[in-house]
Amino acid sequence: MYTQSMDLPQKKEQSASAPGAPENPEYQREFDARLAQGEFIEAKDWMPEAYRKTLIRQISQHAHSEIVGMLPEGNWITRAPTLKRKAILLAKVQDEGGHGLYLYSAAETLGISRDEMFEALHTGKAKYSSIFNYPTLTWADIGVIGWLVDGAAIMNQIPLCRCSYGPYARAMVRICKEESFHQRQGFDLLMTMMQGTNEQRVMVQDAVNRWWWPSLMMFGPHDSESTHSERGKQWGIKRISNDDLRQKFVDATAPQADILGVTLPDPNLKWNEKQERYEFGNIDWDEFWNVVNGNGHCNRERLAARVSAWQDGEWVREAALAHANKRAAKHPDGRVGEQAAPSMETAPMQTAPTAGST
Ligand code: FAQ
Repeated sequence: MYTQSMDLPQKKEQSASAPGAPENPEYQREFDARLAQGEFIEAKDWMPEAYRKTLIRQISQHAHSEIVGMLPEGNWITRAPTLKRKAILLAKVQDEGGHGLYLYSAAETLGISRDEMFEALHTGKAKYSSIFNYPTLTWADIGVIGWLVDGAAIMNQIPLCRCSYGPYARAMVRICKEESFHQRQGFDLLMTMMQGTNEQRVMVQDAVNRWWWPSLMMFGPHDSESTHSERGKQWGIKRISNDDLRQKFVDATAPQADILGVTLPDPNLKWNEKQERYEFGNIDWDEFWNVVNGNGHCNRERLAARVSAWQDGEWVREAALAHANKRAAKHPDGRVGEQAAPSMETAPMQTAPTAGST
């Protein structure tokens, strides 16, 4: 199965890098020096427990966001207006699932199991991004998610490619490349609608009105309220603060709104010539915390969908385990021998080319 946890040092050996290993001033100095030199920390390196816990928290929340994030868009796969848009949306939603898998694997290298992470998600203990608790009411929402939500995600995730923890940083490189395609397909979808009928333009503006503020909330609370920022920066996990990233996002997005011909729903949004940045209005933090604390439009629905997917998949996990046990019994030395080439019946199905489809 998809896991890297087999590489973890055995707890019994109480190796210096094992989760829960005692703090050690000499190792700590070495760790600090490596961070100062901009070196990556790898899974088997010694690390302070608080660094390990922070990474587990952030990476697992990030993984949960990716898989919960499949739900609002997945809702529209059956209703995509053309074959081309359906193929794009299918690919995008699958990408988000893939991102979740890379990130769960990265978190596993820190000594937490996937079952523990799922348990935390399903019981409501773990957080995931506030943005995915808003409903997707029209097809224009799909374009706006690509443009604004993926746009905000990229802005936040590019600096994570330089995060001090190697497995997380490397996962982010690939994720950012894919997110960039997601953002562009969203913009392209909206541009097509804006060149369509008046009804379509109204639909796009309505979607922008509903998603703009929640997209700004994705960057987290103001720096002054952000509990993890200071340590995150010291540890090279967070390279740019919540507020600075939010500002960069507004500065990059406001001119794109002009190109699209939509109005961002903020009467205080204006270019400050002197500071060379956009000024913008106040975020409704009560709404943000309400959603983070489980009381948004779709929190319950999203969690219920994840729990039922987990329950429905139980037979698959059981079958996979039974198969693995059977193979292990057959090959106790761990060698599984040559595998036969897949027959036509069992070969993975090729996806039909989509180029030229309408
Ligand atoms: N939603 O001290 P800070 C995507 C919590 S992926 C919910 O500032 P930190 C792809 C925070 O956890 C989107 N909770 O925290 C896609 C903490 O609570 P805790 C996800 C939030 O970690 C696109 C408390 O508030 N991206 O969109 C949020 O330093 C389209 C205090 O906050 C990532 O996860 C929020 N928005 O900074 C998929 C990127 N903001 O844990 C499908 C990696 C804050 O103490 C479709 N994560 N909180 O209980 C990060 O960069 C950081 O974790 C931040 C928060 C910036 C999200």
